[in-house]
Amino acid sequence: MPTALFNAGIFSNSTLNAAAIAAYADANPNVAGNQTLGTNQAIIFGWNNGTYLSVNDNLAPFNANSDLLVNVTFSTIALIIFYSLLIYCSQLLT
Ligand SMILES: [Ca+2]
Repeated sequence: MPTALFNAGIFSNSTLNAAAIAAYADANPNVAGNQTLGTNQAIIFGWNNGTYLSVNDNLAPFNANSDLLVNVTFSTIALIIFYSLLIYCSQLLT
């Protein structure tokens, strides 16, 4: 289970893989500098008008073959419910 969840913002990279790598490199755009996504942490980011959820495995860099990456693009209401559930689940882990 992820130990933390970050919203990395929206990326305009040419590929989803490149966007995921960029999101992993700076998981928290609200803090100056780069906050690399840690192992076993989760991230939400936007790319190409979609919203994606990725969960890092126990190796820090993004690897499309081993890290979870799912398209979670829903309606706004569904996203609010989804985010609320993720926050609730992450609080259960602490
Ligand atoms: Ca990884």
